[in-house]
Amino acid sequence: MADLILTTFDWVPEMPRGHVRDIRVRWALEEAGLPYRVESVPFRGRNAEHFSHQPFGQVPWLTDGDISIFESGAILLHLGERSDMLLPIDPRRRSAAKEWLFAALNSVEAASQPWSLLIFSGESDTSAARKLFDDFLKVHRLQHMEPILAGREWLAGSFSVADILMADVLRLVDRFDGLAKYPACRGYVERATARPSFVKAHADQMAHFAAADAS
Ligand SMILES: N[C@@H](CCC(=O)N[C@@H](CS)C(=O)NCC(=O)O)C(=O)O
Repeated sequence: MADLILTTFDWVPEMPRGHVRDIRVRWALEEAGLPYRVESVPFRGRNAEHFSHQPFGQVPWLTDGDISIFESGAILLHLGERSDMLLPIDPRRRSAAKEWLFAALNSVEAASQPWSLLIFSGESDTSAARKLFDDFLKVHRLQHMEPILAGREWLAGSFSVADILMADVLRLVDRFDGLAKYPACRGYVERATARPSFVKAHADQMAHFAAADAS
């Protein structure tokens, strides 16, 4: 079996540490027990080789033999083909895992990302933009996730790539206290991030960037 190589930045500022999206891939690889190694590209000074793997100059990407794949969702689906710990074999559950994976990215993160960028940029919480994105995230997304997550442990019956993405998306919302009124969403993030695979992935990411500070 080909070596799996996860590429991330060599360094990032303090703020995003613990949330750089390579954590999604680390988490999946740890969950599945697949051997891998991590390589780095410069955060400052992204070159043509970097853009040939990730057309927006971002991270992460994964190489699996002669396949190079970017987008955290696509990477997790790729890894799901290798392990039923990540994508269930049962057709209904597999289909549920895929739909929830896209829901995490395309419905929930589509709302949480502009919301968190506004908060991060210091936008006043009474501005029209804040109101718009608060409603988009909370009224149109979290309010609907809340009864779903109150009624089930994991999105597709058993833990899957869908939970890695949904929990990671909601984890960032929680960092800015956006889950205060959504206890089931918060409980879901807590149970997902209590998994040893997440704990290791998080510690490894923090250590990776701390090592860059030291060098
Ligand atoms: N949709 C992409 C987003 C990747 C992304 O936003 N990566 C961030 C790190 S978490 C990045 O590379 N940021 C630097 C930049 O955008 O210049 C994915 O899920 O893989």
